[in-house]
Amino acid sequence: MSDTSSGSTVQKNESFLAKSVVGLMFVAVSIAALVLGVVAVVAINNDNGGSSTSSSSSAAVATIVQVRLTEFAVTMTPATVPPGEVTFQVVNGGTLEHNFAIPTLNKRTIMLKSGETAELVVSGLEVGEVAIICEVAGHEASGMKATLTVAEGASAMASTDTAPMSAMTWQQMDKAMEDVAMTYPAKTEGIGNQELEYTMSADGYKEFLLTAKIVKWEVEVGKFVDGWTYNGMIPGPVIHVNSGDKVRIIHKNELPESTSLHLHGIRVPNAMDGVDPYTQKPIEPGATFNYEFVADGPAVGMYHSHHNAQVQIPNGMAGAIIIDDWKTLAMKAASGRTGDADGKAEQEVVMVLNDAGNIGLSLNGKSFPATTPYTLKVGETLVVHYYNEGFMTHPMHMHQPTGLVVARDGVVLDSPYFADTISVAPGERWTVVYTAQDAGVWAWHCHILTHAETPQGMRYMVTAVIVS
Ligand SMILES: [Cu+2]
Repeated sequence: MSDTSSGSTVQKNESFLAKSVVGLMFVAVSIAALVLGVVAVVAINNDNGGSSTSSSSSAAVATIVQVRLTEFAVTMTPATVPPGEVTFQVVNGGTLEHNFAIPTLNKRTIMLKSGETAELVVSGLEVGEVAIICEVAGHEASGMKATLTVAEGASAMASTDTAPMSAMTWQQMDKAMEDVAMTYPAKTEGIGNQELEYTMSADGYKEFLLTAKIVKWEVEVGKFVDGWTYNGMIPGPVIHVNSGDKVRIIHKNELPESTSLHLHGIRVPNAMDGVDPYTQKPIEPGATFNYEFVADGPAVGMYHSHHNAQVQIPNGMAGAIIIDDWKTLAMKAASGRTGDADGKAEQEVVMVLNDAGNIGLSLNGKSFPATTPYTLKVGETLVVHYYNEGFMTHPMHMHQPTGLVVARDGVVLDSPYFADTISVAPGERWTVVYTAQDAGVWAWHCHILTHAETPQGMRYMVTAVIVS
């Protein structure tokens, strides 16, 4: 049901995509340049060490180390320097606040917000190894640590073409952005939202097998994390049923800890609500629990963990359960207002938003440029169900056409309305009808800019609709 564009479709659009992406990049460059322009560059010397002068010969050559902070890593270029004075040019390329600290020397930058930069000058570095960390609680343990090696004879690999107060020149920025954009859609292992098949039981239930387990999940090219999944995919498989169906979800727990399954936005008997320890005992590792109910739609429901959920859900344990035919329901609610050519929706898309845990900022478990593009012809319609399984509200914006909001949380609105940016709060589902009006590659992204852009190019909650 989610669009899994065939390789040939994507191939056909590549040159077109390339041109359009270049256009998008002008916007990206402008925004990023603006950010860099207004962010104060801060140099901190928080003890006397920073102001001491050195007469050693190595001090005559400025050693510059470019530092990039992300969730959760500290990368330094170069990571080996000669003794003496070093200038660290630090950029926070992540989404959370971070700093750059050398605890043994009592040296640190201030806390940097996403996209902010700072310089830290450290003099008198001696041969040996220097431990670098981010001092935000928990970030070092999550991987934000690095080692700077100070060695005689190491070259002071200062980038001579780098402006002293910026971590990147504008040319480097343009190049980085283009390099990223041109790989879209980048191929990664694993795809979520696959339709879950059922088997009919002897007692007349549609039986769905849902197994919780941890797999290596590729969020972006080469970045594998521990994905806490249903059936090995993020988001979990889509369950489609009709009103009146007797439904049995056989939930097996192969996690190293207990879990339970809550059917959010779906009418079920209290004992099937998945809220342990009230409505059931936790499903312990190795155990299975059957969730049974009669489907009472229409509904746009989410299923997710309700046990240690602040960890299990953002790590991947969430999926869609949809009751009845929402292509038809949505088009009926739209009643021709979007200009669809034939009154029928061509695609129904589940788009799960996430911003936390092992998966982080993502659309359907993937970060741009590994997100899935969607293809439409002019006059064709895509019905999307936005699901927010994260911790923050995400204003989702498609660059044309304007969406017609037809349902909230699976309830069709009395008065559907147009909106080009739809704020989706945690737990909410919004159903929106988009009919393609003009050919082109139209970006589709969260409009919190740090959820979509970095100085190195577009990232995280970005994808595109390719209209021909
Ligand atoms: Cu966002």
